[in-house]
Amino acid sequence: MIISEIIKLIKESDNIIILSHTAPDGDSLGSSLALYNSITSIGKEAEIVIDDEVPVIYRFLKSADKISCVDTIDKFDLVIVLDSSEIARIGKSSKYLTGKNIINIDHHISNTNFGTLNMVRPNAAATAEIVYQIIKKMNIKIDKEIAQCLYVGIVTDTGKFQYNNTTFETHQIASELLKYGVDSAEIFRLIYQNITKAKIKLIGHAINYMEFYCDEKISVIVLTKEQFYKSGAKDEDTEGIIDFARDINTVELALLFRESKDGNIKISFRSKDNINVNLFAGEFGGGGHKSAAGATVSGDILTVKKNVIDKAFGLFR
Ligand SMILES: [Mn+2]
Repeated sequence: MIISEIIKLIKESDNIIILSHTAPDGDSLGSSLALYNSITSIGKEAEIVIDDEVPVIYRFLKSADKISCVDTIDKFDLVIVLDSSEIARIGKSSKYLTGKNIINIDHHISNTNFGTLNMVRPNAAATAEIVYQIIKKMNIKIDKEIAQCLYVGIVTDTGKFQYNNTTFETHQIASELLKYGVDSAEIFRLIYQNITKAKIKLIGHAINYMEFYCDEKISVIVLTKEQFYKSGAKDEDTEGIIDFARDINTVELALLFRESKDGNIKISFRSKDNINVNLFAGEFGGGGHKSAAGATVSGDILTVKKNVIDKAFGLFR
């Protein structure tokens, strides 16, 4: 079984580097930190490297302050990549992948199985669910801090247990995490009632200027560099904004286009039940899940937007 092979490899390794995707979110951080806190508790040397800033709302998680940027760390014998569908998703951290064993743990249906060992479970609501199974099988003592990391991964990737990736098992794991001492109300307050004024201003702009196409079945938000500058918002503040566009009663496909710091255009795709945005994002070199996906493309934001919307019309024919 792949899980036994993964555990064997972790046990045989002494210096482990944990990597996950840029634009870190609750699941990439929660699963990375849960794994880090677990393996260091049994005496392993480990590092977490992320090629991006950790959003402020997740900095309460244990060991979040130990996450390092990409630099010259080279003393490691095993690489574990979490919550990342392909190597390009981890940005500059990809330089750590050469010549070492790679464990790839993920739940994106678009995962390219780039690891030496691949545990890819598209039915898992979050990578944190898979990490939970691994550390449980390793008989590692799950304390409140580790449980909090896993709970955050599950809560954020299920949209507070509302999306159809939420299963019997999701609730079962969540309930076990509460037994380990997680205070769910506290977690919800720290993540969802902790928004900056700058983010609210960015949301205001996004809602005011939202566009609609195809009998209001398609909703579109565009966020330019100028709007980030005007509102004082950061890249991480775009998290969740597309939900407002998706949640409109007529909408079946929501699109968000934003200019990122590196000059590329990031596209987010969200759908309800009928449209498979993993496939649609694939047309632009991206992917993800059936009802939530992303892609990064180069070009002028308005040209990119027009091209994607033109193709999106085809989904409704
Ligand atoms: Mn995830």
